[in-house]
Amino acid sequence: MPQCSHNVRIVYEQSHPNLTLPSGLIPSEGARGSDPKYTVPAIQHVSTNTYMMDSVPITQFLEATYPDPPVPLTSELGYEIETKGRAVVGRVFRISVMPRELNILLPRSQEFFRRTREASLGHPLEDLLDLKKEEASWDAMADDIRAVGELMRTHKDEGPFVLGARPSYTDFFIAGALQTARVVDEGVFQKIFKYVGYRDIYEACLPYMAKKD
Ligand SMILES: N[C@@H](CCC(=O)N[C@@H](CS)C(=O)NCC(=O)O)C(=O)O
Repeated sequence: MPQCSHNVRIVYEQSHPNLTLPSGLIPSEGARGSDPKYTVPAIQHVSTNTYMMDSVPITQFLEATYPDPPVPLTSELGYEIETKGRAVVGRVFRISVMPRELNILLPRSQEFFRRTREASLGHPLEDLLDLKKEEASWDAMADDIRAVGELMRTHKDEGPFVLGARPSYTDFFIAGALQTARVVDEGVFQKIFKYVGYRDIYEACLPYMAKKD
């Protein structure tokens, strides 16, 4: 990863009808009848001017292009953590991260974000910011969050990462999710960072997150 950091650009903006998107980025087909979809993450590989969307092809491309050091992309334990993490942490992040995300978006993106998210929620984003209800949701999920954190510690005797001494896709999946929360709201980040497993992996991944431009 560090070796490729000057040659890979992360494309940030989310899909929006009025935005100029990089001409090389091919949208995935939307559901029948809907618009083609642009999603994040998306990258530009500068030296070959290749644009790419979707985590799986992106990671396969990066791994094939920069094989040293090798990063395992799949593992049984990793898959279990990703699936359970999506269900458990994904749920509290939808409550706590999503409504605060508006604060970090450019005005032109705010309109798109509000429209699409409120259509899927069926109510205003601000309805999620009932702090008592939010706290109760985190409390109700605490045991499940902790259990996934324990899974992350399966190989703790060999090292801080999911598979032990070296990072795999799953570690970057976890650290990336936590970093997203941190960029949106430090308080929400702290709510998840206090759990063992999550905290260990986030801290172990910090050297890979040093470049922030
Ligand atoms: N399978 C894709 C999922 C990407 C995805 O759904 N990204 C969401 C944000 S997490 C997105 O960009 N949605 C488009 C939108 O907001 O219109 C991946 O793993 O990269």
